[in-house]
Amino acid sequence: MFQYAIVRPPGANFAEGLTTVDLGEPVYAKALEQHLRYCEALRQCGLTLTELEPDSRYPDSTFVEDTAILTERGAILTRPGALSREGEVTSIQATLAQFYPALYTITAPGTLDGGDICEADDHFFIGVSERTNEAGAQQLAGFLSQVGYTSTCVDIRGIKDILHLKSGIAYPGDNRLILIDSLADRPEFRGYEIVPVAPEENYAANCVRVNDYVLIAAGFPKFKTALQNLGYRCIALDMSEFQKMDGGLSCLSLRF
Ligand code: CIR
Repeated sequence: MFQYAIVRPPGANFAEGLTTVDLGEPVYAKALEQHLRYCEALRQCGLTLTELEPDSRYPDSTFVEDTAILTERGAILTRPGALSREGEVTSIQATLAQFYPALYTITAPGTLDGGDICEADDHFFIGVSERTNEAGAQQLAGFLSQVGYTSTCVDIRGIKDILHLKSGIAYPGDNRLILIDSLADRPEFRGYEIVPVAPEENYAANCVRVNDYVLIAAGFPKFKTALQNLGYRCIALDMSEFQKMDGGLSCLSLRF
């Protein structure tokens, strides 16, 4: 069960952030509205929110998930793989310290983005990507094992259309993994019941189980039906403006 979430609304220069997709420029007013709905949904799931001020020094700083890995047994600050995002960690550190008195950190030459980390109960999948390097993945694996978790590295550098591991995978609980086709056959995921995502709905794979609900991106009917048929209660959220900046639904919050 999660109790808290940390979020940061996008700043006015949100459109100046990094993106690899060609979906047009995000409309700021719309992004704010979508963020508001996202926060409402987290509250509906029973979470108490800490809402940080927008930080225009870092246009991507609304994607707070990338700055830390929060677990029941401790927290670790990341070292984002994109240089323009490095300062986001310092910007959120004091807030995290209120909840986690001992904060570990990924150090150079390691880099790691929270979007590459998928927690599945007591096991963690660590994506090695354009953002998370092997040194960063090893540091996190070491930290996790010290606190009694297991982990597996998943190299996604050969997979073209996903920025982070969690762009293509989610753990909704119940020993199930939601996976896009290009990850579905990977040996790392054997032993889980796979919930496939239709290729034209790949963006929906980045969803998040929060207590009694699964938050999903709106506009992906096959995926929504599949989850509902498995008995999940879904809240669909319009994510269009964040998708334009390569952002998934999970990356807008840190949940713990
Ligand atoms: C970036 O490229 O870093 C941001 N524009 C998007 C980050 C999305 N984060 C995530 O999916 N965890």
